[in-house]
Amino acid sequence: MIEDPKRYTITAALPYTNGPVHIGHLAGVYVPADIYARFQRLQGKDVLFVCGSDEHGVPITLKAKKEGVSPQNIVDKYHTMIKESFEKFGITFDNYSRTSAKIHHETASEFFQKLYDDGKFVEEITEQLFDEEAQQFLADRFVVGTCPKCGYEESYGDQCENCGTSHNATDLINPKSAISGSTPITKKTKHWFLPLDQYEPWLKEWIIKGHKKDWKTNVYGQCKSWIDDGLRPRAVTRDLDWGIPVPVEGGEGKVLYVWFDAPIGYISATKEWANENNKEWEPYWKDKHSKLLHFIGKDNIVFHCIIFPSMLKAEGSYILPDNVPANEFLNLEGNKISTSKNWAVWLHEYLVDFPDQQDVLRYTLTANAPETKDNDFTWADFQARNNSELVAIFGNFINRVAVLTHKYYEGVIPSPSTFSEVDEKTLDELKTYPNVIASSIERYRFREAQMELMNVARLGNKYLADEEPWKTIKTDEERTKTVMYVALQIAAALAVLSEPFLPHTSEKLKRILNFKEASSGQELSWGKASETSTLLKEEHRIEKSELLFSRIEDAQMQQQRDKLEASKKENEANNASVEPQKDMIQFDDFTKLDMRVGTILEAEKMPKTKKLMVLKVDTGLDERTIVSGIAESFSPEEIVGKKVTVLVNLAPRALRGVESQGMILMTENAEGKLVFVNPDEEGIVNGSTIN
Ligand code: B3M
Ligand code: ZN
Repeated sequence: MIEDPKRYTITAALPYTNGPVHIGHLAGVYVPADIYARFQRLQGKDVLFVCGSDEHGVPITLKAKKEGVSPQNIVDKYHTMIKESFEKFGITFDNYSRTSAKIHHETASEFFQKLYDDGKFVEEITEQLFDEEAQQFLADRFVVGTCPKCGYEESYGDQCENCGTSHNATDLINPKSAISGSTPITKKTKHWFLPLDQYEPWLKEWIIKGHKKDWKTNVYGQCKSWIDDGLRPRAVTRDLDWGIPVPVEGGEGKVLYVWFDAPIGYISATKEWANENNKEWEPYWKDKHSKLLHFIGKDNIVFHCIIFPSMLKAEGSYILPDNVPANEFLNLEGNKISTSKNWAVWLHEYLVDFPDQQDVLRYTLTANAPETKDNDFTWADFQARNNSELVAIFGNFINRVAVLTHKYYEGVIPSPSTFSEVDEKTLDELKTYPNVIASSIERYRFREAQMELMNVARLGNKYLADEEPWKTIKTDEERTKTVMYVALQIAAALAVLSEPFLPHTSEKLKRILNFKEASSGQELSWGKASETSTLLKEEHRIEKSELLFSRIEDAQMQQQRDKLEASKKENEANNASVEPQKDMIQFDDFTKLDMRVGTILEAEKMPKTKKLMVLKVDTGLDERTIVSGIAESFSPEEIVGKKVTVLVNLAPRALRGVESQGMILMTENAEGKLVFVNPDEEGIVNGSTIN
């Protein structure tokens, strides 16, 4: 661990721009990273906090395919959305860049070129998975199969989300194409590999024998197990058309592996920031007195602890991460958060539903942060954290202090007389908190740190409850002044110490306490709060109280739960009926179909069959017999007189001896019941096939 670093280079995982950001991302990565960055800034440290959109890779291409738009279209949409919601939420990146930026393409290309020139890659022609139907190589998320390590059946080609192992697509058992669903063949192709096996002794030295025991146990443990299992060369190029072109000879038609270019995004984001702010980027990445920290989720550990450090080591001029404080996962109401299943609380939607309540979410996510194990977010917990902690403890204390100061002293801080033993004890305890909280933050224990912050508010509440200034005001004015003076100091400490966790609240509180004026000539800082327990001077005037937090009602929570329930239903319906798209047809093929509107005149179940019904249909051309497999879904009575769509030029065929002279177009609803084609009918979802 670097002691007393000259500067901090803090990175937060670049979100894939295939969807918006949700609470799992926030709890795992962005909230802790922001607390840490804000905290170090408050210590007066030189901090650079960077992030950006990860715009390459298969997840983006898949999403684009699904929506029938270009990958560029997808990344533009989500980049803007993600960037804006981070800003509104109060994540204080110094730069939020994107990997489609020119500076990133250049930086990543140069990085690759340097390793290539220095002979750090192994060039090899190997067999890779290929989808014959889609005529495409299947890398990464384009292929799913059984994980060779843990047996999870939906592992991706490059990584298993269940056990975290990173592997090559050809290692998968029973691979299936995510594009066509077909079983891939193998086909020869050339790629460049980073020979991780050659870095194994060095990684052992650096992580295992080295000083990395101060890494979190989950992180250290994963690294150790991979290294112990033995590392193998990893391809850093792909046969895809979306990404950064491979800049060397023979690289035509190939792009860099997204996990090669994405971490370099941290470096490009730094360069971009330096250019815009007239600074130098290199000290943040090359001075060994800089502390490099990667905030990530557990599924990114291998990339940040093994692969990216090996790349940096191979390049030769970079520093390595001092720590990689990865978190476990956050679940939602008992289920795994899933972008594709829309099982998530989306940040941009939260900001609409709870405007000005950013800090409630920050608070809940930190209080329940998945630091050492997976945790669950529930709306019930969110409501309880707000109502019985933020409102009842923090808000209540501040409100009482501010209101009483105005009531008794017209907002002017009174002069204390002699401090009693309780006062001394309270002020002494108050002075310990800045260091207690700092020490937890320095060790990446944000839940613990925030709990200590709340203990400051608890200290204040208890002090007021015990000293009862509302009673002493009638009997002992001097005592009341002292009590209010002490209580105001606790409020001031809260204003300083809450900033990393509850920045919007801290800002309001500083406004109430009129910090701007109070700080002229002196600094109301974290350091100061650890030196003196009396930040506010007597005779300083405070402002009127504003409500820091407001109660959240049951109805609001129910709305959120209903929203989740609705997306669960919709998802079930989608899963039930959406089949992969069939092969393309030409317009001429389509015009061959002759479809007419008709009316069912008669209907009769065909004897001795379960499914078949014999219909007489008026097609406008004639009245004809059609045999249709709808008997399990309808009774004859309910369909006589119905208008339907009929394919009239389908060659006649005999079903159980009755000649059928056409076909009625049907689809299935969410319960699997056949229904006539009328897309407006309830329960018909997009993607239902008509046949
Ligand atoms: N885009 C992966 C993810 O969202 C990813 C992180 C890149 S960090 C360099 O899980
Ligand atoms: Zn696995």
